[in-house]
Amino acid sequence: MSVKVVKTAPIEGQQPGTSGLRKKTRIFMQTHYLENFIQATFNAIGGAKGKTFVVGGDGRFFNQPAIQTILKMAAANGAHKIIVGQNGLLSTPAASHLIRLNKTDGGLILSASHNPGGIDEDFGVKYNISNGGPAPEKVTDKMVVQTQTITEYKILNTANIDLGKIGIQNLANMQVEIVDPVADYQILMQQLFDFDQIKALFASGFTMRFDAMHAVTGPYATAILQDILGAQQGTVINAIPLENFGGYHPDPNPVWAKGLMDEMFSDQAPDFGAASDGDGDRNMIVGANAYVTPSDSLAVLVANAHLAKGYKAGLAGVARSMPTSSACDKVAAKMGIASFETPTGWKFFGNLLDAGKATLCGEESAGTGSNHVREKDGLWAVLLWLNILAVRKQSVAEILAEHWAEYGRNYYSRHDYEAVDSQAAKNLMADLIVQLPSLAGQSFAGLEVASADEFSYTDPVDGSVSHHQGIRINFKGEGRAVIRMSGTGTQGATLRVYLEQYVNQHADHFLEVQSALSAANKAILAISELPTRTGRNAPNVMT
Ligand code: VG1
Ligand code: CO
Repeated sequence: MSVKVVKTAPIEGQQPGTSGLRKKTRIFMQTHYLENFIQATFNAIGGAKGKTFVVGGDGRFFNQPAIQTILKMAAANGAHKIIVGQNGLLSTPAASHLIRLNKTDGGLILSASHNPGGIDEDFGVKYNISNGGPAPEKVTDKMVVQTQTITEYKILNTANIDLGKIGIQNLANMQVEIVDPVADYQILMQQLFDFDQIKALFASGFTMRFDAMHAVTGPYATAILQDILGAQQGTVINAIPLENFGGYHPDPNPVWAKGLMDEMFSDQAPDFGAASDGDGDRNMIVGANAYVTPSDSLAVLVANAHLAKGYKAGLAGVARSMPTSSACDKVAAKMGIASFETPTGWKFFGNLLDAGKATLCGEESAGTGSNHVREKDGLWAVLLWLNILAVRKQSVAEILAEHWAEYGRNYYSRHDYEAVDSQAAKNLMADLIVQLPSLAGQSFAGLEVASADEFSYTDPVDGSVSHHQGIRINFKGEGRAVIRMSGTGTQGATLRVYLEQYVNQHADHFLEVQSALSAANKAILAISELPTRTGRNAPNVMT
């Protein structure tokens, strides 16, 4: 086994976005593409020599070949040990847990998350640091510099190893330990939740459907929900991870999980429904005839987390991404705990969690999590909901209605305009920023602008500042529209418009959501001129 030093040159566009480097799979498969990025990552963290990492992915096309390359490069760079999920599988939260549990130096997670998979779809690589969380900007900035100056990479000239065989193998002087992807994660869930109470719930005839969307959560959900907690066989559907996710978007929202939504709104609806995304860090929660928006889910979890044994002591605080509705802030205020507003992307929660300032975190994009790992965690959210349902012995619809009666309701929806012309999207944002100072006091679609700004975040722990994190327009009467450009797309630009309208405890909580938000929608479309600038009259996806 000899170390090959391969001459290479920088490749354009290797900047990580909201969540790692995400590109078309064929781009990742180009000569040197993956290798450059991995070597740049090692270089950025002061080399891999003597270090231990966790490696795994969501099972999409190119997952295993990419892992074989990473293992050979880690060995050639002098790494001490790599922990790999069997057959290359690890959900993002399980990888985060393994990094923390084994006190490794970091990890590489291969996933493009909710983006479709396949040779003509998307692939991605995320680097996580030793706290188990996504690399913060100060680390990704160094990675980018390395990708722009790279001249060579190191790789071992050797055969592939067997990723199916549990146990330790050697690659030159480096150990490769193949582990069961579910085992340690399952123990962690058992520590946080009252499995006996959830078992009793299922034993009493409670029914559930979990759509794993042909992605990585299938083995986790089958083991935990069916094998341990006793949910009926067939509770978990689309449970086998497929390289192309069955040709679907593994994105748990009412649009891409339509089959589940149809069942949950039918006469034969199970009591509880849930879905998870490609890499298992997102969740969708739906009761019989009751869809729970991710922002509401976060608020309900904050209000009820103390019902689960892992959170009995209460919460230090809650953090939400800026576009997420302020429903959880209302709960935090009433509970007298801190609330934080961060930019989009889980990397911004890491410091708050490490410092013990926040216990629960969430994003409107179906991400919820806690200080048990440093990633959002789809199955964790589902189990916390189950724990709450088991204790409260009420339906999802009843819990939601009581929540709104206590705190009021934040009507909420996100409208995505996908694959629009990049230059048109950039111009729209730039021109809007120029307009911001003059917007307050003007009215659009009957709504008066109370304030408007571009969101900047100063991390309260390390003082680092992140600019250009989206545009917020607050309307009088507790309405809001936010607009920002996505950082996970691989084609053109995606503009996301986030709409919110709060109504108080005594208002009607059962309006049709899009009509409750239509004034805010008309206002932001008028202010931004989105239809004329992009040629789009309607969003591609509304969640
Ligand atoms: C999207 C979501 C964001 C999430 C990110 C990664 O980012 O809006 O909330 O953290 O995806 O999620 P963007 O920049 O496209 O809006 V995942 O499940 O891809 O790791
Ligand atoms: Co994901």
